[in-house]
Amino acid sequence: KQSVKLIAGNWKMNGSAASLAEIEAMKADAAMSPWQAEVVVFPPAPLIDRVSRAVGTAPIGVGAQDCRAEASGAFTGCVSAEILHDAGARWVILGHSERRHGLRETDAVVAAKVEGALRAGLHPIVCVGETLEQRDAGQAEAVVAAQVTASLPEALSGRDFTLAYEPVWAIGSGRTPTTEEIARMHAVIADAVAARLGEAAVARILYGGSVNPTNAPDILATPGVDGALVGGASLKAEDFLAIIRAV
Ligand code: G2H
Repeated sequence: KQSVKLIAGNWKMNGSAASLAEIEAMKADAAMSPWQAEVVVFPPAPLIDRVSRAVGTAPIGVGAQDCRAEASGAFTGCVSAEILHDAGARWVILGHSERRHGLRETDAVVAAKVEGALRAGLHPIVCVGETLEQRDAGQAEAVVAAQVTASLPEALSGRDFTLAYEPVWAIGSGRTPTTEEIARMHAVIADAVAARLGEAAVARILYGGSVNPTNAPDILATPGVDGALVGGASLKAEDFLAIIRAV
């Protein structure tokens, strides 16, 4: 398992050419003193090329928030992992709950997209997480373990990949699980990965859902937490940098 923590900034459907100023601020910060974390930003697809160029040789990875499973074809409005790679992306978030729930993406669709990502040379971050209803019903661990099992294709065996535990009720809500709850769920996820892909699987497990500069130090110090997937707080360089510096 890689010991370097990963801080991922999911811009969601936010950002514009003006966001390149945030990249410049991040580059200036990284140049001042080296970050202890690996850092990746996930702008909307049309900005990937410009953000990649703006990053240049700075230690900031660039990724996409989704891709289609197929490499090319008659899929109006969709973008493949190959097209994203060509635009400069090296990472891709797959199965985010806003796609699973809002756009009815199933585990099988997510698994096919992971295969597409691997085919194109993108590093996948696969998201899993329970709803509040499922947590209240005592099903959180079973639901998340089942999502892990069904969302990870065999092709990930022996590959370096990332999972993100994002409880749906913690996303953009300002609420977070306790660090004990996070630690327990990350252990459940690690077990599910080992059961699915074997003990040699190399997965980093991020926590995501209302991570901010205030709660980041405790969350990032929680056993089993290999980094954070940050949404709202990744939009302002000042906040995102504070989270990076919390590692
Ligand atoms: C969860 C997270 C990033 P936020 O969706 O994926 O967003 O930090 O705004 O809760």
